[in-house]
Amino acid sequence: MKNRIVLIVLFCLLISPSFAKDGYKLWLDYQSIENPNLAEEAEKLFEGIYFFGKNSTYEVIQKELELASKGFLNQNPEFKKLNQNARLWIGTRSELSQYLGLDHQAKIKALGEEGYWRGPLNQEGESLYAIIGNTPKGVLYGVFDFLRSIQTGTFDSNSEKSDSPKIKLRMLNHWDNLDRTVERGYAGFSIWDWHRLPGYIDPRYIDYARANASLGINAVSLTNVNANAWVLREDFIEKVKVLADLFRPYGIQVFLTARFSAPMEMGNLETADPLDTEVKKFWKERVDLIYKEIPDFGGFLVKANSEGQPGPHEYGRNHAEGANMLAEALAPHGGIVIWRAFVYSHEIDEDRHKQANLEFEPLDGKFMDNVIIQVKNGAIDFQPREPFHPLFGAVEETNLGMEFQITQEYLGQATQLVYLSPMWEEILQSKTYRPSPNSTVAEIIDGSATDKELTLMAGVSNIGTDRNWTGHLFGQANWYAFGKLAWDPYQNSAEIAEEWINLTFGQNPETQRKISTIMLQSHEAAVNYMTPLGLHHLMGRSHHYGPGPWVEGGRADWTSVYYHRADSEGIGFDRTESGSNALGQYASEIAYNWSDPNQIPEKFLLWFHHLPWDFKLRSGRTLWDEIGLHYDLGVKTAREMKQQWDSLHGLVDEEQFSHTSQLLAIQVQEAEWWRNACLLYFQTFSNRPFPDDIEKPTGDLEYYKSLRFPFAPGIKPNW
Ligand code: GCW
Repeated sequence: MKNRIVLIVLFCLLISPSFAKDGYKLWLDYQSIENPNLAEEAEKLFEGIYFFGKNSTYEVIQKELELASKGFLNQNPEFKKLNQNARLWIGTRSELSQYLGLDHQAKIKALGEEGYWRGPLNQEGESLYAIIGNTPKGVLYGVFDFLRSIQTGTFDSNSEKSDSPKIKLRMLNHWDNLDRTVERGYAGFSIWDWHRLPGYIDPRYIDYARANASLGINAVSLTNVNANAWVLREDFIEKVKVLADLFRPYGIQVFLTARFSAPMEMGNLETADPLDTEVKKFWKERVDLIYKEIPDFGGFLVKANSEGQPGPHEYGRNHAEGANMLAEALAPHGGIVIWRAFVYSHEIDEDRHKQANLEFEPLDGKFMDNVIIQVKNGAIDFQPREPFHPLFGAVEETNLGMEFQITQEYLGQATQLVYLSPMWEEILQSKTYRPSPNSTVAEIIDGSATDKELTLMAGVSNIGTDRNWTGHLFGQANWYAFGKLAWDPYQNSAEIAEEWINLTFGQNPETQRKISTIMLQSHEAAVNYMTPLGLHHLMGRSHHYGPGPWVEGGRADWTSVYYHRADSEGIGFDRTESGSNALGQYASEIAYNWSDPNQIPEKFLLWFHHLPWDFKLRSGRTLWDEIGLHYDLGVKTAREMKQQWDSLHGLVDEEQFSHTSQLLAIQVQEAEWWRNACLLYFQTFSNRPFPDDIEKPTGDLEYYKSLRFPFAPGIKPNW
């Protein structure tokens, strides 16, 4: 009997899936190749790899090929000499020049510093496969793309591919504090273990660098923009140096956030005035010290005069004077200043929407060449949907970079599946009409419309110590999509999703189709159940988790009530000429069209207009009814997403299945919570019945109002 039990237990262990996926490997989970022809082709290549040179980047490529070969083929790769039947050639254009015709060389050269070419090469009748860049970094990107093509089953040894990034700096911004809490982070603590650095190297640092390099992310800012001056101290620089040394072979440059008042906090000066000689000297010395340790240090990311952060305004100086002072210290080393345009003060004397343009437009032409202004995608703050920021197109002589938020501060945090790529794509494809009539945000960001060379796309990271890195498994898709769009801002969200699904869940067509449907409708669903028709900032105060449209707060501050302006007559923020005229900051084509509530895209309606509850929309229904319908649709889509996912039981890994299924159940509840709270609250103004064809909101408004989340992750408890 006892033996039988042992046998049964053993049998169960054998048949249970022994490779449960906990998400740690991200999209670099090199699974064994199913297609026998592809396996055979891959085997030939992995059995004869030749590197045309030696350097630290080739060493990391070698390690990646080892991992991949073990995963794909369950065997070690073989690194050969050139004359020993090497079939996979890896090197730079100049290393391989004697094997490449002039045309071929010219073609590769045109791909620039980070581009690559991969494809078949014929050498004396032998057919080989080569991965070539102009620099080892380009080679690295080519190798990752080659491995991805094997993973997705699309590799073809007879066809060639070349690619190069369209944006110079493709960067993650960590809002990580030195005590390892992460502002607006929902995936555990900071992965930077400052306490044990510089002595201890967490293997995560390497896996982090691999993941970024595989997407072409080439820069990271390690620390919160609400900055702590301590990171500029010698002992911290020693820790930062370790990370910079680890990331360098992966082509990743390190940046830090600089606290503007550091000269006072660390240098014992009485001022941080950017025009003061001692202050300038302080920064120059600090910068020189950093470059001694980290010769390729990227520079500083700065949040100044915003939300209580110190800045040049305290001394009667403007953003250009502040930024240029730092830029001067960095310029001799090739460093840059990334200065944020997210500025607003706590006094409400202007529509916050207008503040960045008011402060930055007059400074056009005054910033040094090594300064770039990093602009959030919209003028308020990473809302579920915003129109593009009016600074894009408003200045001609200033370098402008994009800041997207990957971490889902306003988009369901770590409980909701919201694929953000369609939202980013919508922004990037927006027509700005400036500098030329056909310009888009993407063309400003990549410099093609402005002839700028210093270009940037930054994403506020969603990474933490959670085993799967991002808290929600589908948060990985947002990290992935960000990297892809930063490389090429013209890519299509559906294709990016397809690729990520393929890498994460495998190649079963049914699985792929269902997951793609879920992902592609998830953003619109969230907009519908949170802030439809241009409503914004209805989230609970400070934690931004869940609905709080009623929050008035005790002090003169920015509240939900300020943004939605609901009253017995109607709802919405008048930003036309009769209101704040924030619309006037856009190109005249936009200002003209959007001033008319019958012309403006309805998704932005209440962003720019205060309208009566009975205003007729294009559907012929009233505004009140349409608001109800949108919330209702949001909830229904969330339920469909959950059903669709649950039908994948048995088709995806059990751990991935249960993780996502549980979170989708929470998401459905949260969608209902949003719908109930917002509709019940707005009804107290509209005094109208809900439309017949929607599911009526349930629950008690007072109860929803009483909910408090003092310990929501990502914020300091607000006592
Ligand atoms: O979205 C808001 C966040 C703050 C953040 C700020 C910013 C880092 O609520 O937590 O601070 O934006 O972007 O500076």
